[in-house]
Amino acid sequence: ATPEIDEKLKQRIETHPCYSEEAHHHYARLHVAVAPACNIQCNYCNRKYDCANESRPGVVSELLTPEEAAHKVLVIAGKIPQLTVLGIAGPGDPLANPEKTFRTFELIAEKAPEIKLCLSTNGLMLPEYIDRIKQLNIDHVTITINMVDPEIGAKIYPWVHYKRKRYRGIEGVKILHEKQMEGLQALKEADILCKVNSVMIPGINDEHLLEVNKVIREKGAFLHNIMPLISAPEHGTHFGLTGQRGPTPAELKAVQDNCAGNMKMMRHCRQCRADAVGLLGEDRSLEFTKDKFMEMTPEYDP
Ligand code: CLF
Ligand code: SF4
Repeated sequence: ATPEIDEKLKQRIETHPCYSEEAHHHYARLHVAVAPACNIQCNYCNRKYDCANESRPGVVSELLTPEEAAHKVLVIAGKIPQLTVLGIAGPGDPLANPEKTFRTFELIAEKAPEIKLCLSTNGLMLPEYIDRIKQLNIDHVTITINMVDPEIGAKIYPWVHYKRKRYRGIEGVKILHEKQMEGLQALKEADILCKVNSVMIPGINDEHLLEVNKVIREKGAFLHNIMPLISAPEHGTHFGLTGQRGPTPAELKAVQDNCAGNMKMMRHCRQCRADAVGLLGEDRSLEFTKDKFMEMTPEYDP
């Protein structure tokens, strides 16, 4: 790579609070919860709450229309000058709600073009929408990849809904796996910085995550974020009800360390709400609930 390319890449990373450990002390992100539907079922999810691919289970975010979301972004951009990134990460899967998700991105690209756009998805519809993602200049995409072996995936995903049809068991998992791999490839070709999130589920994919790490690295992912399963019976998830436990901090660290020789690992993830606001460590979402921010006038003036 030429020094000029390195410099550009550095800039793209250094202002994103999730992609750079250093950046998360100085730069803020904002999530808008515009995407309620989901197209797969994860055994660690309860749809009453935010998408557990990114967030802590048990959190309920306030759903917004794209217009309300754009208003919120402009209000907050005026109040939090460190805001560099706008992410859509739920409460369902953003690409299972393409109209709402892309309309929101469009409005923000138009009104606040210097804010970077970020998208988090389970990957099922990623190949389908890669052109829209490129057109909108979305610079950062996260795919949640918990397995590269459908036999293991069958213990995590009971069904997948793809193009108006529901596929149960391994048949559905194979589609999900194929689309995730195609999605990774497409992001690489489009030079979009791809982070992979993996939920570590002891006894199910813990030993397998090294293999996941190897595959995603080969396919050009930039950063790997292994997150602990958070499973409590009161969340009413399948795993919560069967008593599946999450990893201990030591178990999580051991797997992260094992992968760290191979690629950059993210270790400062806060498992954010779908409507998170502010620096990663100081979520200010409750200052900007819908009835509050709709009363505020955007002070933002590009
Ligand atoms: Fe949001 Fe995710 Fe973009 Fe970050 S969060 S859509 S990549 S701007 Fe970050 Fe939050 Fe962890 Fe996600 S700390 S849950 S990794
Ligand atoms: Fe739940 Fe997210 Fe999985 Fe969909 S992708 S089932 S919202 S955890």
